[in-house]
Amino acid sequence: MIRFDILTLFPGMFRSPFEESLLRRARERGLIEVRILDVRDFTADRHKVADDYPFGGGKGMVLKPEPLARAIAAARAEDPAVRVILLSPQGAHFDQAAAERLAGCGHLLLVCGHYEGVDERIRMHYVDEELSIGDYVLTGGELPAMVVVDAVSRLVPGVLGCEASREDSFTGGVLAPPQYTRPRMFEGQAVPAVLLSGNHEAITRYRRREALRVTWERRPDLLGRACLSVEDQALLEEIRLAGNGQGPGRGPAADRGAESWT
Ligand code: 9D3
Repeated sequence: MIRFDILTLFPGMFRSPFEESLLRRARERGLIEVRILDVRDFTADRHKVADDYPFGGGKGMVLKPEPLARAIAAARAEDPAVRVILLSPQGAHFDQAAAERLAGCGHLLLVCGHYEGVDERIRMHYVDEELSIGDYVLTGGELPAMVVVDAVSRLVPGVLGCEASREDSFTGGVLAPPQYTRPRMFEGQAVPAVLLSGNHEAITRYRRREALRVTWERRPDLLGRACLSVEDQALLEEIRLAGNGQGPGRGPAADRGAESWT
């Protein structure tokens, strides 16, 4: 069980993502708990003002410190072990390793910045960790908070049903091999014969080779950090030799010659 509290100016943005699909089922089964906290509920003035103009001038608005401080202090008073995470473009990049680390925390408070961000004194004195989901500009931390909840939740035992999360795309540091389903023949393109062979050893080897090939072609940067066995290194050597001149850069529709693999 992991608990997510989300502090936001826009609680309505979180309605559907957590009330559909896998995350809804995880909540219903008590595997995750998600609470949406409205920053305005922690304001003390009649008009519930949560943001203000930046000192020194500049465009946009900044989230005022007092409501955020009150909300964070209340969460810490209730649970001193809560981990307070600010979503902001200045944060460290959220990746699978960060998701795995956060899955080990029992309780996260995700603070969503908006407009031009939050008052620096909150970042300095109330926040444990600052995360960004990548180098592109969004309108706020709400979608990033949902990304964090999604990536962390699927690592909680039982959320996926089967324990698929162990052996997926990023664990082990390589991409997933191509997948096929029925029909066997689609627009003249056959499913690789080895996948229909029933030879599980051959299938496992084929998939590992394809995973390594796809990673080598599209994300060679990942191979430097991946955990590779001696067999993996031999497969990669084969791929490098076979892939002369057709390595990184082939488009998704290009013929990959997978049928010859048995
Ligand atoms: C003018 C400087 N901008 C920083 C690039 C200001 C700014 C832009 C957008 C401040 C906040 C935002 C809103 N974005 C987030 O709060 C945010 C975010 C993002 O924009 N990209 C990737 N990850 C994240 S996490 C939070």
